[in-house]
Amino acid sequence: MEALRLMIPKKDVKVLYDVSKFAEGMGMLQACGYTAVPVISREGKYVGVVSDKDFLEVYMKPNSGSLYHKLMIRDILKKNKGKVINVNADIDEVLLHSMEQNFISVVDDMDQFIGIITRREIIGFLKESTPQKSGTFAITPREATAEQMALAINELEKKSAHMEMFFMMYEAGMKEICSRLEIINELLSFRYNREPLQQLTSRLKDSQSIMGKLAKKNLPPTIDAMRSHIFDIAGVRVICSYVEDVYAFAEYLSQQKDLSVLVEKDYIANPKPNGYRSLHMVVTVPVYFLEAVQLVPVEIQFRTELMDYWASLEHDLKYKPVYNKADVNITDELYDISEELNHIEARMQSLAKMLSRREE
Ligand code: 0O2
Repeated sequence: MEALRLMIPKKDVKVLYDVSKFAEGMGMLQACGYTAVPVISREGKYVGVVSDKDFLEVYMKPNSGSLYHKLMIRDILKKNKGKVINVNADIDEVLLHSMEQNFISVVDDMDQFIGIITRREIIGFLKESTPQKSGTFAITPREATAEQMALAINELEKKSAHMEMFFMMYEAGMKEICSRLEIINELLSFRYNREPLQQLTSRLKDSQSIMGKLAKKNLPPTIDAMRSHIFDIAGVRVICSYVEDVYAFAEYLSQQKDLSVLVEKDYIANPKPNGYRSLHMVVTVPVYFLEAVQLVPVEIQFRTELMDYWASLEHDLKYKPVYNKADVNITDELYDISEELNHIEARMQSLAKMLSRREE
């Protein structure tokens, strides 16, 4: 029940309803001076968080003038619902979630929104608490000594340094894989006399999505759970000209002796039912730190430009609030489009082969 002790109750919190009008929401944010507020349904269920950035994004879209009058708050909510915890969460969970967002929404067992915890309450709490041996916190009387306060703050700093090191490890793994792929590209470019790599991008998964994934898998929000169950914290995307190049990159990379392929999913040979095609691999790569070597998992998505074109538009159709998703099953249509793109790719590839044979 730690969360309850730190919580500002619903009656004292500014909230928006999912069915409130866009303009009404923006006016409310302006008037209260907050950069984000929780959104709830008419039935009082927690729905998500809306921030000034969400409003800005709508404004920045071309022709938004005719659009935003029609929008409701639910249309601009992100898929990622923002941090939310159960009222029975323990203080470690509250601390972990508080690293990324100014406030955390609190719900009861029926998902009813009952309040928020802000960083201000957490800091106040830390000042009044002392860490126990296990690293968890216990509330002590207000007259905590300066030494106890220093210990509590030190404990929090240690936790955040630990977290920083954790992400640094994945960042280093990601850089290592990118550099290996760039070298493969240089060698293949030399061999083929053309550039097979069109784009190489990488990203670290943000802690909010990691938490979401852990929650979906019914796992606790701890570093250990992240390390052992989430393999796409470091992600690299390799976009190639032809399908043949995709397999060449994957093959040359996985042949490297110090890499291990943990997972391979070939959605090119076996597309998903919606037509999604890409080759996915999770590899572990050794990363040398000052005194130790660590095997870091990195997820790599290999695909062609047309596969990427399809995947990014499909992602938009799925998640962008401007599209009306009501009662339309687009899976078959998406699959057909993917097939057509596949066909076009095959024709381009055989044309390229024919020409390169002539040149030989
Ligand atoms: P993000 O933000 O892109 O990283 P797992 O990751 O193993 O727990 P899953 O779904 O079995 O979950 O893994 P899979 O099938 O290898 O897919 C992982 C990633 O592939 C997704 O990451 C997407 O990036 C991409 N992907 C998979 N299916 C589709 C699809 O149908 N459409 C599009 N556009 N992308 C897809 P995340 O975790 O969803 O998020």
